[in-house]
Amino acid sequence: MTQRFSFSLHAKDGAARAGLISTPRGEIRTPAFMPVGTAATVKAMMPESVAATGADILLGNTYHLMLRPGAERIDRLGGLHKFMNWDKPILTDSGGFQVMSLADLRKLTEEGVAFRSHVDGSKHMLTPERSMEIQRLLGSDIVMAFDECPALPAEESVVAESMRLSMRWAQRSRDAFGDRPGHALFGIMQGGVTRALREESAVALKAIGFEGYAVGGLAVGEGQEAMFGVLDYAPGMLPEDRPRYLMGVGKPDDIVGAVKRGIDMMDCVLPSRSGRTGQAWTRRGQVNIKNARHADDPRPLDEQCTCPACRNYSRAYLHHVFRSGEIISSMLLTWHNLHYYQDLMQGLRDAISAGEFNAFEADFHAQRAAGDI
Ligand code: PRF
Ligand code: ZN
Repeated sequence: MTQRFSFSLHAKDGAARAGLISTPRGEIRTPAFMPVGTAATVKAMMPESVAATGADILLGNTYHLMLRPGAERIDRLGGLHKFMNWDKPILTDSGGFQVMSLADLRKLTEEGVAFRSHVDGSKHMLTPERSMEIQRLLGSDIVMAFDECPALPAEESVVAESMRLSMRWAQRSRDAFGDRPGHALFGIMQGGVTRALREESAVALKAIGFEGYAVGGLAVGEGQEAMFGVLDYAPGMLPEDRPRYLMGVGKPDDIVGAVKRGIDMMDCVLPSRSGRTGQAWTRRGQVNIKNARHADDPRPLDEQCTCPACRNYSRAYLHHVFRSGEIISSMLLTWHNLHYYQDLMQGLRDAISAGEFNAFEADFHAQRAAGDI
């Protein structure tokens, strides 16, 4: 492995940043949006199509892959990149967050979390050490530290104890990760919506030292205003020269607001999941393709979009295939949504590089305010 993991900042506009992450598997232009490929697939998309939307990196999940098909099996088959036919970078989440939201009969201790699989009821244990091992077996390029994320609202004392446990797990993650040139380990800040806890978490993570830093524990029920309240100060508590990743966010306006506040990377199931339920995200806002008003509409979903769904199909067709339960409906709407998200990221990167973030943001909101046509 000749090339190491690195991050360079190219432009700043207010708190917003544009930069480049370099890895042996390729470069990631930031601000970056990572499509979610939970079960070794971005649902309804071929990997080459995901790349065609402009994605530089995918997110995979420790929790799902350890249960099915198993990390050791993926390792024997040559790693996750080969297994799923995606040769660009992959970031994997560490599993704790998914255990808490998906698994049965969870038991949290200092050691880690014991749980039963939501797939077949089998018993498992995840610890910082096992999470690092699984993410190594998968061949993940960006490994996330093992953490715990309480749902909000929660008692401040509960959030504080949980954050301190996550910081002890962050140290154990760092120790277990070892020396792996070309691969990065990101720490995860917790602390809910309490500034002093966020500061304590940032200080702890910086003392350990990571290749990148995530802001965890947001978009878990606190609402956009409270999330932006935390993002007004949290990114500034993290090292300027390392990528900052906001986990599990979000809607297009969440993304614009997060980038404005200094976030470099994001992931969310929203564009892919809503593509399968007939929801399209466009410059003019959300379009529900099931709506009867589209049945005779010969226009594309989004006149300005260059994706295959918008270049080659009418709203009437997309409405028809959705109503008929045809598989192509999920394929086309997911493609469009991911393409729209990547267009948004390119627009943000260009605006930051040109020093025109504020004008871009104003135009983004004005187009949405004009509404669907
Ligand atoms: N921690 C981890 N994964 C996450 C989160 C977190 O706090 C969130 C919170 N939005 C989403 N995914 N490890
Ligand atoms: Zn489109």
